[in-house]
Amino acid sequence: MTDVSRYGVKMATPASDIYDVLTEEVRLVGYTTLDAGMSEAELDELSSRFDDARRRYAVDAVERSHDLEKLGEQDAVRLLPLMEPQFWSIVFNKPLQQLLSRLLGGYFILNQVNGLINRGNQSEYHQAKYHRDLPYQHFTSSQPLAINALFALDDFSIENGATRVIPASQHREAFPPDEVVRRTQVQITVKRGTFIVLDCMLYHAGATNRTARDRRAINHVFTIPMLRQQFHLPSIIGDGASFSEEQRRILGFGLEEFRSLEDWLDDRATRLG
Ligand SMILES: O=C(O)CCC(=O)C(=O)O
Repeated sequence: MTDVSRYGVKMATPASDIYDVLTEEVRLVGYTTLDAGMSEAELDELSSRFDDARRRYAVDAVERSHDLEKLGEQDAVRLLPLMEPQFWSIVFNKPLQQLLSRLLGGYFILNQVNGLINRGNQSEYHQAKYHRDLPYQHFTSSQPLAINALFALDDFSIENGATRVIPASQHREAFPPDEVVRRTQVQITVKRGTFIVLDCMLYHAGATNRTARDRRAINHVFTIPMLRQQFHLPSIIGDGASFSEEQRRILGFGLEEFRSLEDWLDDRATRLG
């Protein structure tokens, strides 16, 4: 059954639930939005934990003699859930995981998770330049290889520099001419507690924040397991005993490269019993 009239159409993509709809939207135009289903109280709690983690991250950096400004790292809190474990609940958010499994199939891993700060009244924001999340790559793929779930911790508005996208640009190898960008770009305004879900090959960017308050977000890049993680999470997390088997798989456990032929053959022997 369809309400949309058409003619000459012999093939159509079916959608049996909202996740099928969102999946097709990402495949077609490269992005969609997804409500994480959190209460205002939960979001308030995350909001203050983010600020606390951000403060501790800056102090840790000084203690390690790193100048975040000099390194161009002042607007990011890398590996945010390691600073503040409550943020694992965003990584493993149920609606998000459901959508990812439709987009990336049964097996995908977390490549990176970073708190992002688009500062108020600041002309320079390092994510304000158009880019792909698989940078320097110029190919098209019939399936998404990587997805960025950008979680809005504050409302995203035109004024505070909401994310811009060039719709469907994941289907083209090259960056489009400036005039095409100007004509087609879309700025995605969302309420806090929403994921902006992007095909990582879609060209996108933040924008200048013209308000006095910071716009905070958390990016989560998930990829097929063939792609290397930004951080080798199994090494950083340790034994990962507090995570379920499924969560451990998403964190990249069990994907170690074989270091010798002996290791390969031992692994085969274990698998085949
Ligand atoms: O800050 C934004 O809205 C965009 C963030 C971004 O470009 C990214 O996560 O790759």
